[in-house]
Amino acid sequence: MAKEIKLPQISEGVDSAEVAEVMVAAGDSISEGDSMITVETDKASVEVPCTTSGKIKEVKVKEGSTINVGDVILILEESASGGEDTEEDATSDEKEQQPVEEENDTDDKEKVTEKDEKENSGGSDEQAEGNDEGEPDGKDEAGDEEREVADTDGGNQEAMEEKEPSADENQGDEKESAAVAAAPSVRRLARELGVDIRSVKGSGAQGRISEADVKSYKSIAGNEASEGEKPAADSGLPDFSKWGNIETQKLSSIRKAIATSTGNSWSQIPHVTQFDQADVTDLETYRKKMQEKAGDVKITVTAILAKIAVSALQRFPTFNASLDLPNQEIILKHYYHIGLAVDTEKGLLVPVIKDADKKSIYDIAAEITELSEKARDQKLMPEEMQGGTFVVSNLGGIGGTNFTPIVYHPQVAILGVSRASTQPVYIDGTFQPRQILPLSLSYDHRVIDGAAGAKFLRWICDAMEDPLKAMLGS
Ligand code: CAO
Repeated sequence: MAKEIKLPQISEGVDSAEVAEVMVAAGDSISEGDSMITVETDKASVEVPCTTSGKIKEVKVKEGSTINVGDVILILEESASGGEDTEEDATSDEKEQQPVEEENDTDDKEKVTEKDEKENSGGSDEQAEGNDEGEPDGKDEAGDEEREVADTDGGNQEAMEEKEPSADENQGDEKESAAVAAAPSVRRLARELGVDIRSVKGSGAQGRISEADVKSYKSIAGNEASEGEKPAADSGLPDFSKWGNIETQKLSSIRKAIATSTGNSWSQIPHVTQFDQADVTDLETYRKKMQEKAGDVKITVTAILAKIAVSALQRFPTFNASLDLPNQEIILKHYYHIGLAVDTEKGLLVPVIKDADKKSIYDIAAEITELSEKARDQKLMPEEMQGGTFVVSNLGGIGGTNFTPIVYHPQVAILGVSRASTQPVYIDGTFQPRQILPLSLSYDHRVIDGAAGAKFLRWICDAMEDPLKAMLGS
């Protein structure tokens, strides 16, 4: 028997709503309590559950359209149980017309989905819209920590188990929580990331789901996928073995963490990379003199750059910052913890030189040696990879003329260093051989404008060419 399922009273005083998401299609089987659509009003975002079970004949609403209470959402061929096509008369109209919150006992959930309650989303929906990052209180540090602490796979696995209920549990959950408690911006984020919000466990009051919950779920689900548990066809990749021999390798925990964190950074930060070059001929002479006094400690260009970067960050505070979009703030850090990109056999690790502003070049050089050795021996402690405010990434020992480093979210800038080489430079009417060091600066364009990026990098170049001039002229 065909039955019309209509939009019930969503909440008091609300007669119409916008369809944010249609979760079903004609031909689907649906069970009583399963969500059909998500509607958004100026007060709330609510998943509307089906009031009976059956097979969907027709869906009458579209995403983006506005529907009124009583409008038909879908036409259903009723069945007695869970979408199976058994013919049996079902629910009464009375039941159908019960308000969503009553039917699903979601008074509390309804309350926590109200837009003006921001305890979990950290700001208004407008503010949160389009924001995937800049959560300085650790909410979004998960991705960052995953990058920095590459050996946290065990922890991830644990979290995965917690977040990923069994299929049976999931089914039950979906039925029980037809009204998922989440702000519209969180639902939007879930849709953008391809996450089924009903699978996400909310960490807020009464199970309210925050953006961080969605991102965490996504990152865990991503890791799970990389475990190779899903068949290759699910990856969306073609079957490469059609064209030749292949082999597959399991991702190491470091590789997974790198994949997650660089993916997050790349998708969340609008990057710009500024290039410049410094004439380091005189600095190289000075470095050799310093080396004579340094004993066993190797004074490298990386150590000098880390020190100069701190001076630049002190003069350009927005480069030592994080963006907190939900709260519409830039967080300026008055500490200078310089991350150092270290190439190891297992992959990139980024230990952090804490309080680099309080250390001499000799101290920094010694710490670089210690940290990079530890990184290569897999002996870094998690705390030695946390808290960075800016990163120096020197690929010059390997080669290359320039590269575009990726900012380490939630930081806003990173300095790339390429290989110094002898170049002819036109000085006072003649070409002279000079040591030229190519530098690149990637930055978050939401926080830093192009002119500021160019000035920051030029300041670093000036400081390398003539440290005293840069100090006095600042
Ligand atoms: N130009 C020319 N030569 C350079 C150079 C540069 N920019 N940087 C280093 N070198 C030289 C050094 O002087 C040294 O030469 P000698 O052996 O003759 O003294 C040699 O290259 C090796 O240097 P190093 O690696 O021992 O020391 P470092 O302090 O310069 O670098 C570290 C330390 C940890 C940064 C580096 O070993 C490393 O791992 N780099 C890779 C970083 C990376 O992978 N970045 C990509 C991350 S993605 O953003």
